[in-house]
Amino acid sequence: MSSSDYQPKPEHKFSFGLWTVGNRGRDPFGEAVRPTIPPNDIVALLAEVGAWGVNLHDNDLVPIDASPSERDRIVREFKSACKRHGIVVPMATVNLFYDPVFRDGAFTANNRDVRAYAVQKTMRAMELGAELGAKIFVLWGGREGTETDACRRPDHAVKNLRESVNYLCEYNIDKKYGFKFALEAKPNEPRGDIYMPTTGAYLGFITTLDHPEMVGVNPEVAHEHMAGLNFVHAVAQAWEAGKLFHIDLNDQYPGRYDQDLRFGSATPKAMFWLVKFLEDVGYDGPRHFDAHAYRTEDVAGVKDFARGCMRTYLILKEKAKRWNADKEIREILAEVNGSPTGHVGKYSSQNAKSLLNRSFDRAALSQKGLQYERLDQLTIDVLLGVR
Ligand code: GLT
Ligand code: MN
Ligand code: MN
Repeated sequence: MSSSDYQPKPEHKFSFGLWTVGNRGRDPFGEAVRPTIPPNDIVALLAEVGAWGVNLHDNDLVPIDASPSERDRIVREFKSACKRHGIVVPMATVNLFYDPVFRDGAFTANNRDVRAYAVQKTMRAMELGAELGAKIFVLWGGREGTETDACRRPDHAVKNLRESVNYLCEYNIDKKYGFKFALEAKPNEPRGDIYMPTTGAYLGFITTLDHPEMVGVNPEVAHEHMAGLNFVHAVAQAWEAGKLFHIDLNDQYPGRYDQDLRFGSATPKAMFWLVKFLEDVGYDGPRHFDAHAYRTEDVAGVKDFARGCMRTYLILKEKAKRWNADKEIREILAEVNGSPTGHVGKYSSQNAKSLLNRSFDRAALSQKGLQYERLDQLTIDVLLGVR
């Protein structure tokens, strides 16, 4: 593959949210710097840069106070824009964080009417997503958290979250929408602390639901990196549990606010392991870029940003192929990781007895170096293009 081949194609399943390329560069310290791009024009922009899909919150497309007939007209026109530009809608979600009604959270707010309204709003967003053909429904509980834990018992928040997700699963069955729910964790921002701060926390929560098979996770690079965690490990755990229903790709320096940087722009080595993992295991879901252009950019810069996300993914994919095929890398791996899984098999009292009777030569087992320095340098050589 030569650099001219890093062209996005539909089979790569690259998607962007309306809120990502549509981000106007507003932050807590400054006004918007870019014009609003109407949703149908965002679809055109995405087609122009070579994306496959567009994702949306209900209110990215339909204003929260739209009348039913306005809603229907907007949806009709959006559908025809998608069709015209050959863009699909793989994922839909619901905005449970922007409106002041959610200042204390949505599914976990203290006011039970707010909690019920959040469920109702999500049901309507599911209807919208289904109409647009989405099969994945993301739930990101941005406001589900606290600044002070004086406000409620945190286990009650977990119970209310469970009641909501259980209800929505039943609605999904009732309406035959066929959605898979993907729960997205984040440690903080906009709340001081958000419940379910990591992908791992959600993986634990999912097993307590009435329909765990219908619910998985949507890990985001930035969110695990904010917590100083290894994103690939979180993704791998989700994958191994059969729960990687969606993924939010971007980048993030640890210990900062949620930066949502262009994919691979901050931690390219970590993102190399991520792309290698997704490609090695054959993840075939959308590669969704949940990021936005620097505030310095105009609309042309937004296109540079979007093209950059996809280009970097494809470069890293090509590097992963090269890494997997590298003779020296393969030799080292065969030596140090020749039997990657399995060691005691399934328990029986018989094999437990023989395991207990086995003698291990600890000295011999620990004598040899593992060549990980060499392995890592070979990785760096591959990544920096000298190998
Ligand atoms: C918001 C958030 C993202 C979530 C989106 C889905 S909205 O931009 O920062 O991480 O994925 O609700
Ligand atoms: Mn996200
Ligand atoms: Mn983010």
